[in-house]
Amino acid sequence: MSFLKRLFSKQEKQTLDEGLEKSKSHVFSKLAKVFTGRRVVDEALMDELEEAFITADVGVETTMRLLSRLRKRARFEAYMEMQDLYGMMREEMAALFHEDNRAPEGYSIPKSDQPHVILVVGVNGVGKTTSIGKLAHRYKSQGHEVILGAADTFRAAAIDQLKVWAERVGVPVVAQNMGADPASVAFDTLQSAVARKADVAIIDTAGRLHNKRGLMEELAKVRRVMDKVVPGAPHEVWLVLDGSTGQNAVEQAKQFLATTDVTGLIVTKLDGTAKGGVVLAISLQFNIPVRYIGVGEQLDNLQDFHLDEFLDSLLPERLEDGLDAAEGSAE
Ligand SMILES: Nc1nc2c(ncn2[C@@H]2O[C@H](COP(=O)(O)OP(=O)(O)OP(=O)(O)O)[C@@H](O)[C@H]2O)c(=O)[nH]1
Ligand SMILES: [Mg+2]
Repeated sequence: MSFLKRLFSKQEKQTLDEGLEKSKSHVFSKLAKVFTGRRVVDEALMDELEEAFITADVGVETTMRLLSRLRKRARFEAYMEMQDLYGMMREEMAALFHEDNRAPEGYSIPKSDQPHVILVVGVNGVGKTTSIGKLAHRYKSQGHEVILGAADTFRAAAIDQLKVWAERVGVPVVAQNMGADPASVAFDTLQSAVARKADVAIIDTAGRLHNKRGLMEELAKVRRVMDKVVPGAPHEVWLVLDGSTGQNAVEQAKQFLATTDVTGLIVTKLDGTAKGGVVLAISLQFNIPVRYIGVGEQLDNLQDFHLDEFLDSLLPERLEDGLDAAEGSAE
């Protein structure tokens, strides 16, 4: 790895560590309490672990799956140090993620689609427009021609907000007036993308409508129209979830997934929340890769989701290290 790349990833890891600090103390402190002073792995310990996971925003279903795997593995180990069990637990947590999340490289724009079309969906306020600004910045700095589409026509401010991001990043944006048909904006955007030979088109959508049914029907229409301009589009549909809402984010994901095909997740606002454990819940329950995580409001605060780094930031590799740090900060 080049010096610059190393330096950069070190900075990214630091931002991640800082962002997940509250989640770390929330999740780890609960788990650590279970391990402290224990010598044998027994059912009582497993029960306590179960409870700790549930209260750490990992969610009931995910906890059940996790614990059943852990119980099976632990049963065959007669003598086990607490660190061994802890290590197993971390491994099982990692195994909850979609296999794409085990790849060392983050998402990259395939060259085969011209343009590669990404539709961004999610309920209001979760960070769709902000994430699109960050994505445009990222893909542009990777040398891609990017174009944005303002298909959230529900509010005038939504269109303006995307325009501000486009200007900041220096990419074109296709927009119509407030109240225009979102499918028509999507159509225009893709036509323009084709004409300009853009590599990537990212489409913003509304998070709120008069009712949920309308929202889902509208998304379906947007998709149909896209496919007419660029066969196969949208190539990706990314659902944005606000990580700081904990189990609510899980509920939102359930509702979207019931009606829309989603190929990836962006979990935002992981900075400053203690609910980062929810990423585990979401990943396992839906078996969809986490593409990016939002760890702040700045342009570069969207990170590739690296499973190992994420787990490292949430739970120290060695139980003792975490316990020492926890004691140190308590003094
Ligand atoms: N701290 C933090 N704030 C974020 C992050 N991502 C987005 N935000 C903030 O969340 C708020 C809502 O973001 P938007 O991008 O407008 O959300 P949206 O999903 O487009 O919302 P609607 O257009 O109303 O549906 C803004 O104040 C953003 O700055 C993040 O990763 N961390
Ligand atoms: Mg928006």
